[in-house]
Amino acid sequence: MSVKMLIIDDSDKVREQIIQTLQSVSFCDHYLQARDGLEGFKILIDNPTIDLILCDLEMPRMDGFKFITMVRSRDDLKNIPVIILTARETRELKIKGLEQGASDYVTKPFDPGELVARVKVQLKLKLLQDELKRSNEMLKELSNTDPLTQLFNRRYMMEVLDREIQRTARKGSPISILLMDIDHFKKVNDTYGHQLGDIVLVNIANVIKKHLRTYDVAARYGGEEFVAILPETPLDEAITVAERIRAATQQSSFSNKLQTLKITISIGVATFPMPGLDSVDDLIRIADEGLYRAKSEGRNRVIT
Ligand code: GH3
Ligand code: MG
Ligand code: MG
Ligand code: MG
Ligand code: MG
Repeated sequence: MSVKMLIIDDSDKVREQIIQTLQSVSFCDHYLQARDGLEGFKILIDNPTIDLILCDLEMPRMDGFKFITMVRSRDDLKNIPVIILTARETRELKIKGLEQGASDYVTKPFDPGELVARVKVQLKLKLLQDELKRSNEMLKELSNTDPLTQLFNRRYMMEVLDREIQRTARKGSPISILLMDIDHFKKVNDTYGHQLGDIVLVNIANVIKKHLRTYDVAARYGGEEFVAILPETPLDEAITVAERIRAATQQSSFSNKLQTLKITISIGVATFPMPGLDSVDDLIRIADEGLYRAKSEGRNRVIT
């Protein structure tokens, strides 16, 4: 993994000494340099993946205090450690720097061993923090995903639907959902076994995904029930998508090494806004009513 550092000081000599010292222990691959806070901040905006900043306090145009305040005020930058370089042993300046959000300080002229040690500690913390952030993102993705089909799960789908309905209410553009249920799926399990049943679920999930646009959301709603959220989509377009999914399911065959079987799917469609419909629950209820009628009228069909 490559480590990137930004060194901000108005003295060319100080920057050079710092880089020379750090290069001698070589735990950084990439040094960026700036002569004042403003230049440093511009470099930082262009390189938000910088791992550590060493920053002088007294500089022309923008001093170290102002620089730190600006870094800490931005969500994308505020976790980057900043070590301040103070020219004098002034207690007040160190305290002020730390209060503004500095992670540590080094006094100039610096002791090379101390500089290396302090940089090492801050880098270690930053790398740990990055790792934690990655783990959190992975965990979040896992908690939104259905493990069998890799579609989103019901919980996340409801979250998205809530958000999308609010957006739709604001913008006035329509949103549609498809509620899909595999026909006679119990029979598939009973006849061919649960394992082939699972394969069918994965295949149907892929059929659904294939027929959606990138900003549509497909989720496994329950055992053999799926939901597709289609933002910015009026009823007639939603019916077209549903019909394509229905036809593609009917046309595909599912097989393991021994058997091949035909599967069909029933789909209920609902659109928001619609008179008498003002919540996520209403929208799902309307789609569910469509699905119920699709089943009772013979399955393998789309009903709104
Ligand atoms: P209908 O056409 O009315 O929908 O009939 P159906 O048999 O599909 O409906 P029902 O709701 O009675 O049965 C759903 C079945 O789905 C029952 C359950 O065993 C099966 N099922 C639910 N989750 C899973 C799963 O994760 N894997 C497998 N293989 N089967 C599942
Ligand atoms: Mg200076
Ligand atoms: Mg069902
Ligand atoms: Mg079913
Ligand atoms: Mg049923």
